[in-house]
Amino acid sequence: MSTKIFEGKKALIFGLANERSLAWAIAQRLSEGGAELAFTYPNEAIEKRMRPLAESLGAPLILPCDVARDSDIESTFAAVKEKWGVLDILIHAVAFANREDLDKRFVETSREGFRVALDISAYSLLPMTRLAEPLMEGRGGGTVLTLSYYGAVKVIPNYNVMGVAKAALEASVRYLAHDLGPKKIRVNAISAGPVKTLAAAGIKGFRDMLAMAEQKNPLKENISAEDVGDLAAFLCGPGGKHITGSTLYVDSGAHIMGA
Ligand code: NAD
Ligand code: 0WE
Repeated sequence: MSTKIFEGKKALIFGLANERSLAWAIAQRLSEGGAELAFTYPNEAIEKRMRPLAESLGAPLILPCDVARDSDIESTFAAVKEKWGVLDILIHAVAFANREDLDKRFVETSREGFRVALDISAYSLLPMTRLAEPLMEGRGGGTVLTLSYYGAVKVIPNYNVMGVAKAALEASVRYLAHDLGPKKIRVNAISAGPVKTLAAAGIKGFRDMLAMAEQKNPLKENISAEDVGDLAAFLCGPGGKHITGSTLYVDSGAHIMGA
């Protein structure tokens, strides 16, 4: 008997940029469990970095997809339907805000900057989930997982419009879980503590933030991308069977702190 919990499972992963990506840690855990993985990339610069990683896990599909474009999302799912005809696991690990909106005061956010952040970081989960639904129905259910951050709930200086986007994302997880529950499709978010990825490296003072987080959280240590991969595997596997609409924290307990 095989002990591989994802044997025969098909997973589609958005948000692999490089070996530091949270999507990479998740992909490795799913792959170790025996899942077959498909990946997307938004542009050629990212493709160049992620393609060797995706290929190293034997990915049969590596597809271009800018999640700001409905047509890209549609062609991605059309390719998955053609290749697999079904889908078990959807990973949404994508976020973007204009750089300037993470530097200035939140009150200065432009209409366009607000639109872009919410479009890419929150709205994109809806068309993905909508297109995953018929593919997961063919399996009698499935699991959708996105990544959030505590800036959705409390003010984290400079997280700004991304905090508002993550609040919309976490609320979307609840409404999607309600919509898709009857089809046995579960929708959840992992709210991760800070990890030095590409998306975090651009943030000024991120190193100081990591050092501070380490002193302030109950466990007195920062998390790693692997911790996110482990929780993702739990949620996507049998342990997650009756968990939906939830935001689970992997943050060394940081979110319980008052002061
Ligand atoms: P990352 O830079 O490795 O991943 C972000 C991904 O978003 C990249 O692969 C990038 O290509 C993709 N992306 C951006 N715009 C896109 C678009 N228009 N179309 C398609 N893809 C697009 O960084 P990460 O930290 O692994 O981020 C993954 C997720 O984890 C994000 O949702 C982020 O908010 C979340 N998160 C990160 C941290 C952290 O501290 N690193 C903490 C909590 C949550
Ligand atoms: O979600 C994120 C980062 C998302 C992100 C990062 C960038 C940097 C480069 C979105 N858009 C951009 N746009 C760019 O041009 N995190 C959870 C990591 C993060 O970002 C912060 C954090 C943490 C943690 C920003 C300020 C304060 C804390």
